[in-house]
Amino acid sequence: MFNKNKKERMKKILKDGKSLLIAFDHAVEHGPIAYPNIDLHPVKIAKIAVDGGANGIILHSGAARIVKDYLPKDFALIIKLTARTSLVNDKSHIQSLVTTVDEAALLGADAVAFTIYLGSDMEHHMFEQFSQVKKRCIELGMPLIGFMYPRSPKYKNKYDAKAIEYAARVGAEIGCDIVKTYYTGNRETFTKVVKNCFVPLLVAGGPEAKTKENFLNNINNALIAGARGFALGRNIWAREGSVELLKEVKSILSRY
Ligand code: FBP
Repeated sequence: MFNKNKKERMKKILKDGKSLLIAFDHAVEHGPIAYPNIDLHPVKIAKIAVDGGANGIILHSGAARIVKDYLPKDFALIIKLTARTSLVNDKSHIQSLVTTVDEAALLGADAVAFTIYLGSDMEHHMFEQFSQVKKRCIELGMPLIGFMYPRSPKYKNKYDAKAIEYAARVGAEIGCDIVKTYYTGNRETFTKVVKNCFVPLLVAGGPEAKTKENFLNNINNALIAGARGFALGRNIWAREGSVELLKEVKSILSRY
């Protein structure tokens, strides 16, 4: 398991160069209280991912332990190494290590994910932890996915296109194999984000879009801009008809 080749792992995550992942770290980041009407059992979410045709899922280690035996062989398991809850002060933008790369490898991970809030007062701390994680990823041939999210007082909000463009570029520069970031909200600005990020770029789904059509429109535009795929959470598993919707996203992705 420890010698699994990095190339092989990358191919499992980026199938034919594209990726459709389900993100499910929300029960930590936002808490189950944020989704009172949704069954948040990890196996249930994993089933949506598999049935809807995703090629992988991002989970914390405890949830991964519960679902790993239900996942098909060619389905990628990505373990989130860092965490923060919404129980802390809103201004404390930091994620800390809650899992090691070694534990992720033991759980059969095909990649690990690490969040950095670029521009936060705690940026330096996350950078230091990132360098330790990256070292171990290199030793174990483990792909490293950076969730590059701006939290800069210099920009109006975390969806500012320039801040996202900067954050994604930093992810590529510091050695992430894949970068995931927010969609900027329009094709023109997102084209710049992709152009400036020289590693494959995946897009987060973000908070539930007003309508399914709005959501699918963003999916389409992100792909026209050059995104290599998605890591979707709330816009899939928090919506009615999750499996069907995921299939629609997959069908759009297959056209690019
Ligand atoms: P979503 O598709 O629900 O946005 O999930 C992607 C994700 O990166 C999650 O992994 C994470 O919990 C969430 O977004 C963080 O979003 P925010 O920064 O808006 O809290």
